Order: sequence, then structure tokens, then C-alpha cells
Amino acid sequence: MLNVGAAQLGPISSDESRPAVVKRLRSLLSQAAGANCDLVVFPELALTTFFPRWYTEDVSGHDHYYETEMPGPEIQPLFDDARELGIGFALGYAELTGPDDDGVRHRFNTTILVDKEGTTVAKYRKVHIPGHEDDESWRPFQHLERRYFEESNEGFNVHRAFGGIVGMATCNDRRWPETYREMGLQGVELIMIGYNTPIHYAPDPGQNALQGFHNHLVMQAGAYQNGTWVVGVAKGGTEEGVESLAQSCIIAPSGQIVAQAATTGDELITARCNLDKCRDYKETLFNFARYRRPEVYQRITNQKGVVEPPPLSPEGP
Ligand code: CDT
Repeated sequence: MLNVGAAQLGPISSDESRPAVVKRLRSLLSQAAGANCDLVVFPELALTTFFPRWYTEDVSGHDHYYETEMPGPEIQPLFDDARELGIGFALGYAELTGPDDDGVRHRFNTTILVDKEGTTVAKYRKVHIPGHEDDESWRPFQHLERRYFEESNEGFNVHRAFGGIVGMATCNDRRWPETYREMGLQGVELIMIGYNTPIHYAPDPGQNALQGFHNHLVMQAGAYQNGTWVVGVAKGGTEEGVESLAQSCIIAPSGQIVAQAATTGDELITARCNLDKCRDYKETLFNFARYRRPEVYQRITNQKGVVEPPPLSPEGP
């Protein structure tokens, strides 16, 4: 049994200081401790505004939104609280690494998992980076994640922590079935996903009204098809004029939503997650060892884009 909190955040303005944001996170952590939570999940980029909505000519123009150490002195109080309260957390933030062997620093959209002793036990760097690289002035706001973050090649690793097998994914990752299956194949029992999802999707605004539906659709399917709990946590509300989806939720291995946020602001929702319920699915319908057919799934890893069959010949078959 794991008591899990999803700590949804409302908007963070571009001039909100790290200490002010950390105060909000600490308040949610303390509420979660009051609710007897073992683990709290915060959203993607939980320390800053969603800065990829603005273009800077020089990529380093946004470096003040990145963390160069974790925890740095401004974030340390959150880790101290975790240790004192005996509660773990997952936290998304922008990571700027130190120089590698070639002197290059790297930017990742990162989530860490911190245990009840306040120790970082796992790190995940976002794999599926959405949006675009260059300024697209026709959009009402930009989605320049592909300018400000590298795609991680580290994949979807799972970790023995909090008495179970847990994994992480970030925002756009939740739309890709491979995310869940990679972790499902490692026996994952709880997947933590933070997100910032603007309601307006400029390339196809017809999808705007479906954002909430798609959000739940993908996470519920991922939970059910892999027999795992999924915790989806938003930074929602209207941030710097851009409305983002809230609807944070906790999903059981049955695919059913067992808790959902009612507001678009800072809000904690909780659920008592029985990790053994994963077996109901992992050992029956989705008994991978018995029923999967990887020998006929080769396109999944050998091919990236769509390859259609050859066109029909005008002479017929
Ligand atoms: N942060 C993030 O990954 N957001 C994306 C928006 C997609 S539109 C560019 C998401 O999948 O919700």
C-alpha cells in the first residue's frame, strides 16, 4: 500500500522567485504529510514558468530558468522537509549540466525522485520533446521545447523504491504507448508523469476541445495495458496569458481514475494505491510472457516514420 499525492500547481509567473515557488511546494508537501502520504508527485518544470513559450535568439537567454545543481540552496528546504516529514517526492525542473569531456553543457527537461530520507534515488530526462526549434511567429505563443531541451537517450528506466517498482515520464511522453510498454516490460507498478499542456494547439486547433479527453485517454490506456498505477500531475491554469490543462489524476491498473483535481490551481489529491492490484492485469490479460509476440513487432524499433504499402498499379493486381 502506497499513499500517493498528486500535487497540482497553478500558474507560475515569469517573475516568481524560486523561494516563492518552493514555499508553494512545501505547503503542498506538508498537506500531503497531513494526509499520511508516502510520496508526492509535482508537475513538469515545477520550479519556473513554462519558459519555452518565449523565443530567445541565443539559447542561453533562458539559462536563469535552469538548475545547475539539485538541490541548490533555494531548493534545499524542500529536501529538508521531505526528510523531516518522512515523505518522498518527484520533482520536474529544467537541468543545465556541467561541461562534458568536450566542454559542452547540456539542457534537459528532468524529473528526480527523492526518497523519505531526502536523498535523490533516480533521475529521468524527457525522451519525447514536442514542439519546434525555431521562432514561429504565426503562433499566438511558442512551444520551443525542441530549442531549449535535448532529447534524452537514456530511455525509461524503473527503480525499486517506495516498496515497489516505479518509473517516471514527462508530459508529451504520456502520449506515446512505447513509454508505458518500456516500463511495463520491467514490471513497473507506478508511473509518475508531470505535464504542462496548453489548451490551444496551434498546428490543429480542432484538438483544443479534446485536450482533457486525450490527456485521460492516453494515461488510462497506458495504465490498463501495462497493469500499473499512473499519477498524472499538471501545472494548470492561465500562466502568462496561456491557458493550460489541469485535471490531474491518479489512475488504477484497471484504467479507472480514482482521484481527480477539481480546480486549476495548487491542489493536492491523494489515493491509496495497492501495488498488488497490478497483478490482476499483469498475470491475466496482460501476461506479457505468455501472450506478447515481439517477433511480429519489429517495425516498432526498426522503423521511425510511416512506410505505406506501394500504390495500387493502374492495371490492377
Ligand atoms: N510540455 C509538453 O510536453 N507539452 C505537450 C504539448 C504538446 S503541443 C506542442 C504535451 O504533450 O502536452
